[in-house]
Amino acid sequence: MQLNCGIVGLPNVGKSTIFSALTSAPAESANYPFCTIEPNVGIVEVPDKRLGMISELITPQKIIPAVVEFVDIAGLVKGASKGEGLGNKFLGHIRQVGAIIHVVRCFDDDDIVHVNGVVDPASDIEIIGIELALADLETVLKRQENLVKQMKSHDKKISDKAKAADPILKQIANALEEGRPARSVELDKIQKELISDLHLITMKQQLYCCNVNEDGLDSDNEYVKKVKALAQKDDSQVVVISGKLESEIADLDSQEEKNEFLEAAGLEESGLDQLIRTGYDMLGLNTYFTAGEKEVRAWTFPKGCKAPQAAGIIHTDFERGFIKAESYHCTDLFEYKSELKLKEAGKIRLEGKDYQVLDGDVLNFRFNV
Ligand SMILES: Nc1nc2c(ncn2[C@@H]2O[C@H](COP(=O)(O)OP(=O)(O)OP(=O)(O)O)[C@@H](O)[C@H]2O)c(=O)[nH]1
Ligand SMILES: [Mg+2]
Repeated sequence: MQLNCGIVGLPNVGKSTIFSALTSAPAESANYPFCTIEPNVGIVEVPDKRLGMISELITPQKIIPAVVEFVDIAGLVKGASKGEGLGNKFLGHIRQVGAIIHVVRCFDDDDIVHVNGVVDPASDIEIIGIELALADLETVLKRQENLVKQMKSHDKKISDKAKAADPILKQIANALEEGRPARSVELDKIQKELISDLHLITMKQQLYCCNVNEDGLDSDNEYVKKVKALAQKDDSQVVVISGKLESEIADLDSQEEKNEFLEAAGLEESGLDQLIRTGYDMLGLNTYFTAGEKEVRAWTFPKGCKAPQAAGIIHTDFERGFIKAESYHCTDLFEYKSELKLKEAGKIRLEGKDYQVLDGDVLNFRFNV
């Protein structure tokens, strides 16, 4: 299960500003391209109102949210695959992430250098798309070279696998050569599995994060409209945030102050929260809860997972010795107000090993090892 998102984009578009606000950890952000060289890695709590609502009813000693990791890397420029700018070697830092957040500059500010001299989201997106595709193409070509040897192997297992992978790689190489992402090639589950160890960046789901000025949040500006039109074509999601505003909010000490600030700005939730939740969803993740007097805790599981595997996320013993899961949905708790009342109403179920866990379930595992 991959719990992380990698942030990409041109230099100086606000990647580190957004990363710092996300993680409340200072990452160097400055008005010059290539400010970031070493990758920044940060763990971020996943905002979830249900966790607070459960805790109000159960009143635990500790509350532990789910987390997701973000990786901020150096900016890419046109020609990065040929060594322009800082080159593309640092993309290795995001090969293993589960999903990509592509930050696009959607603000005007003459003081902030744009590497191509003009703010143009469509061209910026195209440049990054091509550079990511070329980086993947390098990986695919290298693998194809190895496959030639493997196809001649006397070990039938190795040669069969290589023969099965070969046509898939050809299709992907064709797409990448045309600047299309690997995810545009239709593959079934088995085919995807055959090439999953390549960790192709353009195979991952991607969302566009439009970085706007603080006054651009109310309505979409022309840049944002362009990004949304492009996203619709390539089936990506879009989140609009103001890196500058978010870093001001992140600097506030208490949640109360943050809420007041948001209200004054006419916002329901911070753009960052939306970004985190969209990223979490894009990674194919859901949340279940464990709730007791000691702690109420959110646990992350892959969508569609069965009860024993969900139990194994807490501890492998829980999966190995899984017997049953006592289970109810958090919305039932919000309605009945206590576990006792849920029990009286017959709302607590005993689920077996085939139970598919739902987002928002509250689970108590019975196991025996
Ligand atoms: N006006 C305005 N400036 C911003 C905004 N977000 C970031 N900036 C400024 O843009 C400059 C670059 O921001 P960074 O976060 O360092 O950009 P980066 O994408 O990480 O850049 P590299 O690491 O060089 O690739 C900084 O001076 C920021 O203060 C914004 O929403 N509005
Ligand atoms: Mg940076």
